[in-house]
Amino acid sequence: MKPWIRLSLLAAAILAAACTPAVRQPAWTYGPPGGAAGSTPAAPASAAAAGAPIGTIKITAADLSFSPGMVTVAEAGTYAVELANTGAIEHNITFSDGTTVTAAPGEKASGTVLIPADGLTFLCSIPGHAAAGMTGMVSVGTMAMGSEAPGSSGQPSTASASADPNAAPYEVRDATAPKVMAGKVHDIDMPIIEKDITVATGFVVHAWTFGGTVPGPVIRVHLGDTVRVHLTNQGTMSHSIDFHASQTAMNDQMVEIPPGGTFTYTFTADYAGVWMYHCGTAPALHHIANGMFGMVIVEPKGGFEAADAEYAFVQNDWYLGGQKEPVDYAKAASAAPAPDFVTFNGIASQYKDNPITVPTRGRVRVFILDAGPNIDSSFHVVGTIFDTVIKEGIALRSGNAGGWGAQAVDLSPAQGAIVEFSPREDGMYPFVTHAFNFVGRGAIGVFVAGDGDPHN
Ligand SMILES: [Cu+2]
Repeated sequence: MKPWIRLSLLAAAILAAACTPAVRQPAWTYGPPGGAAGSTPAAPASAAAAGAPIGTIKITAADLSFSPGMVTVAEAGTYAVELANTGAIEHNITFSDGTTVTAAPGEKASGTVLIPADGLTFLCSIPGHAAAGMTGMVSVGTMAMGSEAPGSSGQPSTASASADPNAAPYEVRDATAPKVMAGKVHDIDMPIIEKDITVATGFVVHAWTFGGTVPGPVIRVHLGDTVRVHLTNQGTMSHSIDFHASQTAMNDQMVEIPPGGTFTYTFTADYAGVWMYHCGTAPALHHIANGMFGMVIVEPKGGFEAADAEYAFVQNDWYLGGQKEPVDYAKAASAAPAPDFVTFNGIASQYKDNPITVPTRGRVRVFILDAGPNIDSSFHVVGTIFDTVIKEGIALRSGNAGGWGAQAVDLSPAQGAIVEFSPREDGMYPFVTHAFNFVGRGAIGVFVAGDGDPHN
């Protein structure tokens, strides 16, 4: 039997993208069971799971998530396990007693497991999958079997509100960066809309938005273009806007727009970069924390070189109040802020649950902005090296004379960057903020290159 390889979350994640075929046995991130081998194939492995099943635990594995992630059964005992794999790659459910059920892509598999009174944790033991979020737990209690609970999908249950099983499912934000707008003068309508938005599975914020989404729309223009943003306040309180891509006196254009009011903010895109815009109405912290932010991309002189794929990610931190309420201002204003969720494009773990396909060996360009309001970003794509980083006007270029590269780009709130990389082989390339305390709170997504499997 091969020895256990105990790996940190990070090492496992890196292995997911970089391991050689020689390192393919399960990589536990929980305490390993007493000598049981997670590599056991589809049949149930636990000799203890012998009695007739008293119920069925149904788990769906998608690519890099389990649903539900938290399962509650009424009593301890033997249960049938049904694993449905709706993903494109193999997954397994490996319980902490060693019981393993493995399902090929698109297939179902079953087994049995003995759930003790104190429950069992489970994970997918394929290297990297647990690190990317394929973990969960069966606990024994009084809730209905299979019910969703706070903390499902690997998210911690730190929110003030409990997860609402009846909350609307979140709407995945298309991360594709928009094309640069044609022409030299742009008129952009941007209504200010206050609305309920699901920001993580089971959690709804009464957000204040530009254009009805968090973040607001990505605006991409050429250097020197004129931008006229027509704002109509459809909300219930005053709002305003501050474009960091502009140069204007605060008391000229960053004016209060009362409910029902309109204002046109006009600027010329004098400098290239990735810029923040946000509401500046006092307390600006509350307005930003409640969703009023977005990205402007100003192309450099001559435009960007062609890329095979371009994505735009805005990182933000959520401080939840109650369900369908604005965020908790006191939590957001703490000197030691502890966000409930940290996201890419407003929704916790949305690109872990819905991975983004990128071309193997293609050039991938990411526009990344840290909107905060409080938490820094250390944007990293596991298994890649950035050969190009343009952060706040400072450039690392591909093909530079010294052979320099970069592993992560550090962004404080209101800083932006452009990074470029090329996946070397088919496989999984998770992207995170490398402040790993926030990865479990939603600051993770996955790029899938090619068919996602480096070994075929
Ligand atoms: Cu506002």
